[in-house]
Amino acid sequence: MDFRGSEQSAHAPGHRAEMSLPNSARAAVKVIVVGGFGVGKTTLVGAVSEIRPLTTEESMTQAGAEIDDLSGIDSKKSTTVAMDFGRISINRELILYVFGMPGQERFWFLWQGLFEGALGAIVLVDTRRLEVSFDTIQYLEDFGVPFVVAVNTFPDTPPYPIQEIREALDLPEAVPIVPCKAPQRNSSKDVLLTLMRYLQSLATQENK
Ligand SMILES: Nc1nc2c(ncn2[C@@H]2O[C@H](COP(=O)(O)OP(=O)(O)OP(=O)(O)O)[C@@H](O)[C@H]2O)c(=O)[nH]1
Ligand SMILES: [Mg+2]
Repeated sequence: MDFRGSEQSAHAPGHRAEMSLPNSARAAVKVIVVGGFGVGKTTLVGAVSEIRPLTTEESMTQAGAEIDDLSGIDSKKSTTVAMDFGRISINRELILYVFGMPGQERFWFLWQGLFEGALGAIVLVDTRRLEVSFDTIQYLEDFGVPFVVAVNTFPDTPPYPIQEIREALDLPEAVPIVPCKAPQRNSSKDVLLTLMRYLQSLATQENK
């Protein structure tokens, strides 16, 4: 998938220089960031993006109080209603377009379109509320989108051995599970690199 065409309009007067792709760019790939409500998807996309991320955050209102489970994330004031979008250059040639999905089930009707053309996914999980990401993993498996799991570490997250998380999520050994601090650029970038390496290993296996 190549988005460069869609960015040519960025050369119109007034566009921000940061939106332009470097001339050295050879491949652009779409990846998605999924996971349950409030696990840190918007935070991760914002941390890695080298352009100002597009977000579709709406304030959480009293109307959602009965539906949105804020336990563990009670400082959360807004939620993604459509998607997050960011861009990161992995190297001079490879550009990733990163789409964060809404975590709340009532917006999942948008997912199918956002899955289109995605090469792979990051499933972000919060070990205090692992169950909120179960359905997203099922969704990816049903769609056949390869994924890695990133365990977002909040300040009060108790440490769990990776093997325990793997068993709780019922994931095969081959699926990488890595710890992550979503607000930290390097940590979130490492997760993307893990995904890229995993996709490469799957492609190599297929070509054997
Ligand atoms: N301390 C800390 N706070 C975090 C971390 N990741 C996310 N947060 C906070 O947790 C809350 C939820 O993060 P979001 O990035 O909005 O989560 P989300 O998955 O995009 O949420 P939805 O789009 O509503 O599903 C926000 O208040 C973030 O600032 C983290 O690693 N450490
Ligand atoms: Mg969000």
